[in-house]
Amino acid sequence: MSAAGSATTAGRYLPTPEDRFSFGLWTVGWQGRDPFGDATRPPLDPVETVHRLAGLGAYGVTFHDDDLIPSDASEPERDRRIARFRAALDTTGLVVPMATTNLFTHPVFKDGAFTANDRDIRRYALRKTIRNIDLAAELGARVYVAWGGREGAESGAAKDVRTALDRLKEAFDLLADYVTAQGLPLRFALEPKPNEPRGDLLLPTVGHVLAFIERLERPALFGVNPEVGHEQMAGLNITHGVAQALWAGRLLHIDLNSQSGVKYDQDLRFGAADPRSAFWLVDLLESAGYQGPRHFDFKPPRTEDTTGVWASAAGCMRNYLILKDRAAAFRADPRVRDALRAARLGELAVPTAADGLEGLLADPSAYELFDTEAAAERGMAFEALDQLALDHLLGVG
Ligand code: 3MF
Ligand code: MG
Ligand code: MG
Repeated sequence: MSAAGSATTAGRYLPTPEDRFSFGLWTVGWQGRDPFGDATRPPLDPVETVHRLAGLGAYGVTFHDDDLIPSDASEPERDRRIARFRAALDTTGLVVPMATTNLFTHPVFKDGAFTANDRDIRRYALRKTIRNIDLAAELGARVYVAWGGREGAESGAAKDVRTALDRLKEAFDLLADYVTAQGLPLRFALEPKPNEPRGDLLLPTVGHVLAFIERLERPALFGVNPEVGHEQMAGLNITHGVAQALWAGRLLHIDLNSQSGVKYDQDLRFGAADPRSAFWLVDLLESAGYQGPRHFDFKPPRTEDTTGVWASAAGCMRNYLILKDRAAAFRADPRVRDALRAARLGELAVPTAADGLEGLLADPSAYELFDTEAAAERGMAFEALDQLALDHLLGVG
């Protein structure tokens, strides 16, 4: 809305809180430490992040427990940090739509958390999560994200996957019991990822998460948090994954970023490497009426100084708004409407057998008289339709 609503070219694509953009503290706060090199940037104070994000037009900020409070902090230190953060939220009006747990950085989680072979580590992971659920609810979050972190394995015998899934179900059933017993207005969004940091992770894709949720005791409290790059790391189409999550009524949250193909988790700024895929994703989110946060889970590359970090964050939002504008223009173009008709999208929306099984079996035109040759000859006209999309994406629609 803000893009289209802005009259001047200079003022276009400037985000406002109505756009519902949010960022994790760990995203802009990433210091650039990677497996091959040390940090290239100083730590960022969460209070400064809140002020900067508000200044850029974001509406929300999210965090892992350890992003806000170091895991070894004393109780008074913990309270002091929470109070400072809360004060920054109050001053800026930024909200906390989501929070999550860090179950992967500390060495204790080297074999995972809810599915670690060591039982005492599994119990600790649950208590750590419950502690942060309380804080998330206090700060007004409605979604609690759970990314598995190190739930997985590098070798076959190291993890009995079926038993590990039993433990994962046990963990989420307990967490759902907890929020229900406490009357907390939180739902869980499980975040799939195929690999990294483990060789193979449990719940690798959106589809795996959707199937897993059906096995939980309180499925109504669960949904998916798909991440653009995670699906792409598995060679999958993120827009198709998100569409299936929407179809299942389980898109509770989304992690937006960018990835160029099947390789390490790049976490580039949204739209940077895959604008065509990002175009279709924005088109889907906007046309489906997705109401949740547009959350960026990206990493400003370690080449950037602090100025570059905020340029990268601003770029995520700008790209979303540009693509939203382009997608809206595509959908409004009368040539596109004609092309959609020629490609028979309307026909896909017609039930195949509203006449029922009996009607289908009694209909000779469905089989006995059906002219397969003539039907096979009909072109689908998808190329003309797709060229119109590309024209709009490239700004020449
Ligand atoms: C890892 C991720 C995570 C999750 C986060 C929960 C560190 O690839 O995407 O970010 O998103 O732990 O939201
Ligand atoms: Mg990620
Ligand atoms: Mg993520």
